[in-house]
Amino acid sequence: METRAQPAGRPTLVTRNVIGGAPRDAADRYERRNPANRDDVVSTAPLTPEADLREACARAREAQRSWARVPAPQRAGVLGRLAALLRERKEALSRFVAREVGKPLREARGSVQEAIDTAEFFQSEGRRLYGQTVPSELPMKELFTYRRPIGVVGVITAGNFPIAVPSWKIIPALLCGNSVVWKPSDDAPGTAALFAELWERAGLPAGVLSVVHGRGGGCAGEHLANQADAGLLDKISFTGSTAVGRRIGEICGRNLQVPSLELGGKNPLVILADADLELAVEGALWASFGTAGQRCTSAGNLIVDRRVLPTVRDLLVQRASALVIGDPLDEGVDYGPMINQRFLERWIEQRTIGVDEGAEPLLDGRRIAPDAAPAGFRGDAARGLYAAPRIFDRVRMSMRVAQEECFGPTVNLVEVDGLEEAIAAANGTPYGLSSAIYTRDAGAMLRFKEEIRAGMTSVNNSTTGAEAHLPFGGNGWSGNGTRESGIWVLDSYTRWQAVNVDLAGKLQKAQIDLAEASADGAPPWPDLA
Ligand code: UN1
Repeated sequence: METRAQPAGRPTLVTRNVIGGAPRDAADRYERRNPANRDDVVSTAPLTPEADLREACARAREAQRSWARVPAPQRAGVLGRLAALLRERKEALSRFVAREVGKPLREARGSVQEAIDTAEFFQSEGRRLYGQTVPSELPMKELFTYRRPIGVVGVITAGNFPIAVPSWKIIPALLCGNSVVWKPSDDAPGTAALFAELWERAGLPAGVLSVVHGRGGGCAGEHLANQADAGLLDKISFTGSTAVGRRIGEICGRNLQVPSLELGGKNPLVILADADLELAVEGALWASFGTAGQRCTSAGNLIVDRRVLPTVRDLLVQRASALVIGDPLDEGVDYGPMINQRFLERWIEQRTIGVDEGAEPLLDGRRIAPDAAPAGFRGDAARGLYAAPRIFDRVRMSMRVAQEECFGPTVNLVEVDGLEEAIAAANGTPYGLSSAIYTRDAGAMLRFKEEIRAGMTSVNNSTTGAEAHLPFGGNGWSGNGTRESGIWVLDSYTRWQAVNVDLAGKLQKAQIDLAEASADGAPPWPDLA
């Protein structure tokens, strides 16, 4: 892989597209800068023109045919080698992820581990990938089901989990015998190039995974989605905003394809009056401010019973004020910078919206400036995109700040009276990704699990931190009901084939050539003619 020295600091990774197994540059390129230090060019990448995207999809079609013929346990062998390579390079990759997207090193290690877990899970799945044997209603006839690959899958991913989330899609898609054209986030082209390189070293045949860099709207991301209209893609798997997810859903819908859409969230975390408040506040703090609030599973609304709200409020403000913000490579920080300028601006704008609506900022939550850094700040405020924690009090569910997703270190306190109101508030947004409840009451746990509309629910744990082998995904504006991870994702990357084998040597007609059941001894049926 090519690198370029910088006058000061670490080298820049110069990435290329990988199309049909060969590196490819483009006339236009862009730079990705370290969000903790805008002087550091972490990587550069091509801005892929549409013609190259089309070619990538066409080449992926050719590669898919032979890849699907490789027995599944052998395809899974590539995943075993990938897991081993990721493990060997976990520290170096984690450091690069921290530098490229600003994730604290501890979390960056966790996100690389999530990809390792996923590769290991699906390595073993390659020896199952079960179909069924089904009894036939006719003699000398056998029925079977098989999982078959879908074809060419377009994968479009976000920058906040630049290895983990792509691995949730690419690993099962390839295991199932599909080929993939991947448009990684323009916030993480270097991480994507390193991940793609490991696939190659793991022995994935050329052309089965293509990587095409660039921006989203009007650029490579949009061009890739449009290939479904051109008949060059059979499926799209997307993680990102609800607005873009809708557009992708429309393209897929008119082509009668089912996309996998993992979209936004406005995740509720409920604290009931009987909860262990220390534990609840620790969970709320991690859910709201971990990763600087830039997870689709981050908590947006803390829905707190009025009896314990004063205690929760005090504890939360006290703990959030003590959070250490700074350089993600510093092992001691709680959170690092915002991933990009756009997220930072949206988060700043959301403060004005909240204040105008009457929300009361208990912690003000502004961009950290060199002359006004919070105590204990450990970054370079002049060069980094840092944000101080924001807590809004007196938020009602009807307010925009309670309804709209905001990627950033911000959380709302919503007062409720008892379980009924808590569940109503938790279900009171159009989203439905993750959710959490803190209580010691088994009955309340059960009611919450049954009535919450979210796809994922934690009891006495935070809204984030889903494990790699449970179904991940949401309802409503959070997705179209497809799930990633574990055995459930196999349904997203395969189609069921039903096969019947007739050994009777004569035509047998289903539903017709059946022996009549005897009705001996039954009373006569009335003549209705
Ligand atoms: C995301 O933010 O897109 O559950 C994924 C979690 C992580 C994945 C988040 N395992 O918070």
